[in-house]
Amino acid sequence: MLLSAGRHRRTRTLSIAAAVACAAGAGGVYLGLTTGGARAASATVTVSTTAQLEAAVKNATAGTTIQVRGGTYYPAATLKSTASGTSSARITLRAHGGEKVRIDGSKLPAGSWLAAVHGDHWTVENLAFVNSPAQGFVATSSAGGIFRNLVTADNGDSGFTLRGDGTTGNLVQNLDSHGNYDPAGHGQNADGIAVKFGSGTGNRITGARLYNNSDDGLDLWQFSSPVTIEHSWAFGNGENRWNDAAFEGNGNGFELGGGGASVAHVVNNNAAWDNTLHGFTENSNTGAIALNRNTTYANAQHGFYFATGTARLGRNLAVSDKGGRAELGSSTVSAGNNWDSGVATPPFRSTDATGAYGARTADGSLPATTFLTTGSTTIGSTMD
Ligand SMILES: [Ca+2]
Ligand SMILES: [Ca+2]
Repeated sequence: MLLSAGRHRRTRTLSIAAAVACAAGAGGVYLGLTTGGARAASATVTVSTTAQLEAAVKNATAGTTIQVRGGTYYPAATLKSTASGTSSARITLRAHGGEKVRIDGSKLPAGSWLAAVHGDHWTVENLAFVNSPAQGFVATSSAGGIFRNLVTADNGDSGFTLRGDGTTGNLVQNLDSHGNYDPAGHGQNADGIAVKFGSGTGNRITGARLYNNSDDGLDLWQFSSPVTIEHSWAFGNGENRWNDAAFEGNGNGFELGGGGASVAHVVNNNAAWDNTLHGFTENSNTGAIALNRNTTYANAQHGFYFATGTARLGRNLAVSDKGGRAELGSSTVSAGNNWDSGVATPPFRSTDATGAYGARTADGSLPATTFLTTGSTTIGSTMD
């Protein structure tokens, strides 16, 4: 491992003593010599106990890669870091190889978040964050994050959250967020993914499944910069699945604003079905939200509810939503949607949602399904 091209060049600057150490197989000595100077250190830490995981997150610095061995981990306190990586020396937290890792918050004190990053250039991937007494995973004022192939499930508040000013250039790819429910609020707060209370451009959510959460699938409440949402599904949100006699969950599939923000989010090629309110709604956001080629099916209220703002809706498909296909205000722009004059509604190949719950592909992409597909090249979600 010491003789890769890059490393070999560096050895030319080492002393004879160091070269002898290398030749003797003292790899640790070699690494110490080459990383002890001004150059940024890089280190891979492999952890297999909760204590090791807690220490590794706490001590992470730019260039650290934490590999978590398969198993279930029960942190006693929030896994928290304020460290930042850089674009060339990221901080990475991920499962080791293809191993299954569950980080379980059921032993945390009441009200604790399970994982909290307050820094830039983190990569977090192939991990499940479950059973937190409050939020599952939270990134606060983070820039350049890559959050990939994560599961956030059965937490006591929102599953996955981006928040704070300076939330810039983050990618959330292939998130499964489900079963999140806040008992303290009787379900009124726990969303699948929340991008709330903040600002910052360049944030993109793609490939998400957001389902069976007590409040909304996705919520952009008081986030004042445009967020891009694509190839994501929100379903079964807002239903009282917890026997909560005072249940207050809302149940929009995609709640695209609220709290006074006026912002033109970009919402393309998504689907929302079986939610207890609307499939897609501005939720008082008056910005020019762009929605293209989204599909709604069998939501309890409208497929698309944009009654007060300036949203622009094109080539969307709404079918069997109980409140109607779309409720649009006079300042919206609507063209080529199946509620517009002269636009046909292509039939679905399947309305059996079973396939949508199926296992993801090896790279974490959404499962292939014919559910809500039509084959149309002009209207509705492609469901992939
Ligand atoms: Ca709510
Ligand atoms: Ca919400």
